[in-house]
Amino acid sequence: MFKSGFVSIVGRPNVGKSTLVNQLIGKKVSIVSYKPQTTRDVIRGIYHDQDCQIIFTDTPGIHKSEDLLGEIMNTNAANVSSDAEIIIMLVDASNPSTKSDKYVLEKIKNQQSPLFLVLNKIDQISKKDLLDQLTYYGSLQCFQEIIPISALKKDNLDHLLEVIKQYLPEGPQYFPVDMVSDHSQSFRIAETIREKILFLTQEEVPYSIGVYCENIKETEKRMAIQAIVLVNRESQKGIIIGENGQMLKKIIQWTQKDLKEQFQKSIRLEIYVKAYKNWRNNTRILKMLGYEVE
Ligand SMILES: Nc1nc2c(ncn2[C@@H]2O[C@H](COP(=O)(O)OP(=O)(O)OP(=O)(O)O)[C@@H](O)[C@H]2O)c(=O)[nH]1
Ligand SMILES: [Mg+2]
Repeated sequence: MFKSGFVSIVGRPNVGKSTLVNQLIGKKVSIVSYKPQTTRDVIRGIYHDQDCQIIFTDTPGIHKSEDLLGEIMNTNAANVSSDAEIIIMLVDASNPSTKSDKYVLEKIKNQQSPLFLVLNKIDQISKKDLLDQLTYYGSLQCFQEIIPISALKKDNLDHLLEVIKQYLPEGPQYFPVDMVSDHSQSFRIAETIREKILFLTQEEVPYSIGVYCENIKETEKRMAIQAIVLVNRESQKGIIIGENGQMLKKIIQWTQKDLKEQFQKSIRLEIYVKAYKNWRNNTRILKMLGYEVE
C-alpha cells in the first residue's frame, strides 16, 4: 500500500524547523541560520521512498509580530497546519522557553490533525534533563506522540519517519520522484542571497533586508543574475555595501559559490542595494516579494 500526505512543522523561531526539513529530505531546500526569523515563507520539502511520499512544510517561526511582514509570516505558519495530515510542533530542548512555546501551542492545538511534539537539539542536553522534559510534555496531554531528536546530528530521524508513516493514509504520489521542493529558481536564488547576508550582518540588518531577482539569463552552462536587496534605511545600504564595496563583494562571491553548486553552472551575480523606508509595512513591496497581501 502506497502512503502519502502533508506534514507541517511549526514552532517558535530558531528551534531548528528548517534544519529538520533539510535533513529529512537530504538536500537543502530551506535556508538555515543561527538567527531567529530566518524563514519567511512556507517552504515544502518532498521526501520519497519506495512505499511513501511525505510533503514536509517548513514554516516561519511563530512570534509576536511588529509589522505587516511579521504578521503575514505568523498567519502563513498557523494556516498551513489546517490541511496537514500531521502537525509537528518542534521545540528546542536546549533552550526551553515555555512562554513562547505555549503561545505556539495555543495557535495550533484546536486543529483536527494528530499533533506530535518533537523535542529537538537533544545533543545539547543531559539524559536527566531529557527525561524531565519528556515527562513535562507528556503531562500536557496534548500530543499523540512525543519524539526526541537531534536534527543537526540526524539522531532518531529514522524513528520519526517510521512513526509519521504509521499515521499517513493510503494516497497517491503527488509529486515526481526527482522533485524535492516546489519553489521557483528565482526564489531559491533570492533565498541564497538572503542567507549569506544573514550570516554576514548583525543586529537589525538581517530583519531589514528583502531580496528578489529582477532578471535571470540562462544558457546551458551559465547563469547571469541581477538581484535587488532592499533595506529599510540609507545607513543600512552602507552596511551591505561596506567599505570600498568589500561587504557586497563578499556576499556576491559566497552566493556565487553556493549557486554554482546548486545549479551546476557558472554564475555571474550582480546585486543592487536600494533603501526603501519601512518596506516591511509596504503592501506594494510585499506583493512584489511574492507575499499574499489583502
Ligand atoms: N545543536 C543543535 N543545533 C541545531 C539543531 N537543529 C538546528 N540547530 C541550529 O539551530 C539554529 C536554527 O536553525 P533553523 O533550522 O534555522 O531554525 P528555524 O526553526 O527554521 O528558525 P526560523 O526560520 O527563524 O523560524 C541553527 O544554527 C541550526 O544549526 C540540533 O539538533 N542541535
Ligand atoms: Mg526556518
